[in-house]
Amino acid sequence: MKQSFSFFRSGVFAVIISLFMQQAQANLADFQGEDGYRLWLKYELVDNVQLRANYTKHLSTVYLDTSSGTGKVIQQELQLALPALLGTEVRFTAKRSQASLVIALTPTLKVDPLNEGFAIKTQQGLIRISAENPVGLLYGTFHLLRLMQTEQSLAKLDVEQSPKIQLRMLNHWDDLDRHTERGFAGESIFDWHKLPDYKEQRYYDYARANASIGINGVVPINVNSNALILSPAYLHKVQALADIFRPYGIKVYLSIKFSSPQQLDGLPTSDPLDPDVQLWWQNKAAEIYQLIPDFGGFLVKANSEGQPGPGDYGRTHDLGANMLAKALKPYGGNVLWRAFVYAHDSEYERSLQAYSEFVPLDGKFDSNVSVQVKNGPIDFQPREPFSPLFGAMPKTSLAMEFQVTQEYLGFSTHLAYLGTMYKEVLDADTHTQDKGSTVAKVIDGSLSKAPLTVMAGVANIGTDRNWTGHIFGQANWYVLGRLAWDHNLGAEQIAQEWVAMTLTHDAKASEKIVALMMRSRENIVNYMTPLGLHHLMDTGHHYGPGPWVDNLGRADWNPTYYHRADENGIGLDRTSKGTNAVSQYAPYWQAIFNDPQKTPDNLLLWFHHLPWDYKMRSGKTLWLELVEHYYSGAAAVEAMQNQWLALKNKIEPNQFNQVRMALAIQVKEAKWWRDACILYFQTYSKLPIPKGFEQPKHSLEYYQSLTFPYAPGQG
Ligand code: BDP
Repeated sequence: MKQSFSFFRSGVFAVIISLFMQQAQANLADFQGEDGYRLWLKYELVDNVQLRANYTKHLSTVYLDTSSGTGKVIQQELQLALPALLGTEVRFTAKRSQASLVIALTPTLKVDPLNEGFAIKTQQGLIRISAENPVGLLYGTFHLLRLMQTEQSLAKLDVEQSPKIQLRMLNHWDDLDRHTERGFAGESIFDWHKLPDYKEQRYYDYARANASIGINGVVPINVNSNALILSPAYLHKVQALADIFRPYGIKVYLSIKFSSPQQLDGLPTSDPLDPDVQLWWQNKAAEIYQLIPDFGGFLVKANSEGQPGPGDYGRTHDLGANMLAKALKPYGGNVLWRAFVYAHDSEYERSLQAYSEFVPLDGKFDSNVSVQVKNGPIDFQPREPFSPLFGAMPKTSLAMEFQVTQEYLGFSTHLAYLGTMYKEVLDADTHTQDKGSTVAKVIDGSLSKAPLTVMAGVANIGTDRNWTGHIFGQANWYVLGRLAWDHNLGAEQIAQEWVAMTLTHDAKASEKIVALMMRSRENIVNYMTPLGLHHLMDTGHHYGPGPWVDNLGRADWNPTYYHRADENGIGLDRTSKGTNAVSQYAPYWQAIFNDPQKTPDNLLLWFHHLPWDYKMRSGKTLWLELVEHYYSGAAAVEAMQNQWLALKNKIEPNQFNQVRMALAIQVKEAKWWRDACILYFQTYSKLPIPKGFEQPKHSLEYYQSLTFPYAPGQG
């Protein structure tokens, strides 16, 4: 007692307490300011005083027709945004003649055939947003708000816009128990247990964010679906979501289980040619549309990774898709039929499989079916060539499926701006028609006149306070929507918008952040899968490197299948002398991909197996270049970390520190990838890591011994 009394009175105690307080204060300060919840809709006071005064002049009195649900959400958005941006209240007036901002339907506008477009014009100081449909007015309003958030003049607006793609979708891989397959940002935002009665604020904010970037369709449930979603109880829950999303122009679609007739109602089969099965789907469609008159349709993963499908009855994909399409057709619904399939037998090398199953079916799909194709021929790897399906099915609507969630790009702790990757794919020229037959033109229907055009992203959204786990993950949600709206926009321009709206208006800081974003995906390619390598991740959870894995159930699940490293060299020979995957591309590309001298370095080992001492364009050996790529990737992350730390006072503490902590993880994990991969490949190349490169901290056995039973997002 006596002892502790003296201790409490001692200076030591005071010092400890004061250190503790400082520490506690420092930590609390780290979490002040924006936490990321508001995404790019922060609506902060416009700090340029003159600009603010101009905006205020234009926007002080608003005329808006609030008779529709969408009109009401526009009003709510303006009530939230304008006072915050302008620092002053705005007045809504019922008299058009008194308004300085007029937001009104113009039935004869004809800016686009989809009726989602808008026009914004400034005339004699008056700003007029017009559209043929309320949702166009909503998009126009968000456009105007974006102009203000990015500090642009409103003095001479003359904007006309309409989306290039009809269905601009988010696909959530969320299960009914809220687990999110390949989700790294907490649980699913959809709380099925509490629906339909409990309607969280998050659903509304999610809808606002989507509408602000033009997303007009969401699939709230995993492609590895659950038949229960079509049961009456769950359809009522879906109805509640659809009712919330409707005023924001967002339709709900559902991933369905092809075996639902058997699972839900005990039918003896789910054969698409069985009349009872067809009737079951027709009745189900009627039941759904009774509850949700604007229901979007079905997303289907069939005969892939164990999912049921028409193949179970010896039927082809078109027969399954068309059966569903016919059930939805009377109500205007669509079928999104995924091309991500594994063939029953492994006769085909993995990258050949989707093409070999689908191309023979070109022209056989109903007009309300789109075949949804992943961007590359394998599976969302850090870099893949574009899928050869694009351009090869001119009589079929083909949808683009990008992955926004970073399953293969470092989960939610690696900073990877995917705008550059999406653009790389969209701008790729398939050369299947005249020059300029880009992937973008395939999916927007301009090459083939496809009746249905779709771009979908596998969502990276969860219950994390900042929605996406990583603050920069928000940029990937943002860019997906913006490119689906207009794929001609540049990745850099979109990054600039996002930075201004989300992080800072400081011109120098913004320039640095955008530059860092633009390089970020390539950094990851370099420290994970450089020079066309792919599928090197560890099994199941896909967290971290596992190039050595060679013992899985199917040969094409193993990383060794893809890199083929041996004493003679590395890479998968997909030329006409190898698996002949090149034959699925247009002759222009065949000539390039068949020849290692012509194949771009960044796809070299995708198409070729080359000796370790192969002489690269740079004059260096393949081994040395491989090592350099791995090291440059990891070094670039350290540089990115330093660049970020230098921005400390330019970014709100909470956002700044979230990114700071994630970057510290990324630095460690980039080195982990680098060292594990190089040590493993070295067992074949038998070549040293040249002097001057930091030597790996651990042995290969150490990296091979690491296990992660609780890594998030497992399938
Ligand atoms: C793979 C994922 C798996 C998905 C599958 C798909 O690992 O979880 O179910 O894609 O797209 O990349 O269906």
